[in-house]
Amino acid sequence: AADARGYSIVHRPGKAIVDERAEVVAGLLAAPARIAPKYFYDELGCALYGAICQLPEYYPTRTEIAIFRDFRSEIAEAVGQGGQFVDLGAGDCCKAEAWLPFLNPARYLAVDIAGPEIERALSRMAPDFPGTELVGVVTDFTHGVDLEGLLDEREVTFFYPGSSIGNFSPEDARALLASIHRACATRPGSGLLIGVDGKKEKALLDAAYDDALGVTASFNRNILLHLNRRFGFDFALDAFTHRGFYNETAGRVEMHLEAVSEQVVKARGYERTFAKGERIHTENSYKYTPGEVAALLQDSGFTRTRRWSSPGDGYSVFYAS
Ligand code: AVJ
Repeated sequence: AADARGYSIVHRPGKAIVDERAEVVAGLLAAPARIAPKYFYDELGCALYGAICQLPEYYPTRTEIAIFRDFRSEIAEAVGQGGQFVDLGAGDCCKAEAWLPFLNPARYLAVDIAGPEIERALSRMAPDFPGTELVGVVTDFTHGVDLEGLLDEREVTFFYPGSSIGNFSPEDARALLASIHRACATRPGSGLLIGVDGKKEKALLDAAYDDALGVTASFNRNILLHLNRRFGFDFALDAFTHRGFYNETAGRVEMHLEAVSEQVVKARGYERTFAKGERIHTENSYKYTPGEVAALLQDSGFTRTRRWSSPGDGYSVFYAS
């Protein structure tokens, strides 16, 4: 229940994660080495992501906001009033906040791995939404969404904006969407409102993930700062350079950190030499054509899909039920 602050916070351990540090060490021992993108979002990482969203090259956020604005009443009508609104990867909650006055949910669940970020957002929102129960769920949902005991029988709208679904492989995305569909199926009137970035010209995608100002490079390299502080690694920040590019064959943007010279990286129970030019894979951001999204939604159990898009279909918003 909400306390005097007007909101409450629940902490949930992620599914299938026994030991985060062991998971990170295993990724950094693998060939090629990898770090899961969820580690981008410490406090500085959240701020850098906010800055990315303001870059001239990074079009997804502002394109999606424009679609939401232009089709506000149509989308609101498709979604329906009241019930429960689940914001997956809520972050600063700004996108959901713009929807609440149009959807008037009885309960808003902000789900994110970044605890301080959603706590700050909910305390900001609390005075403006006295009629909505505000709940922050601090959890890692990369291995499944665990909302056990947090949803009642009322209809639920899942909100998954920003093309964050792109961080999952198509196979994992299907599994996540199927679990969302299962939660919808038992509650008539429920559905999923999701934003998905489209496949497009390589030059546009390359620029969006390797901007002239270097903010995306900082966002990428900050993951090392986070790992150093959180798990005791000794990554030299200036020894890894940002790579961000569209891999057309795979249909995804990839981000990597590339060693500028031979590097020995150590932590308790960990040591590895990275050769000059060797990369650590930090992110995939899959891009989907509208037809591919429709197929993903259908494979996940959704039977009705509506779509709103930007000119040229470069970005689309879907409501699936
Ligand atoms: C938050 C996962 C949607 O993939 O575009 C932005 C993260 N990475 N710039 C994306 C990101 C580099 C973003 N998502």
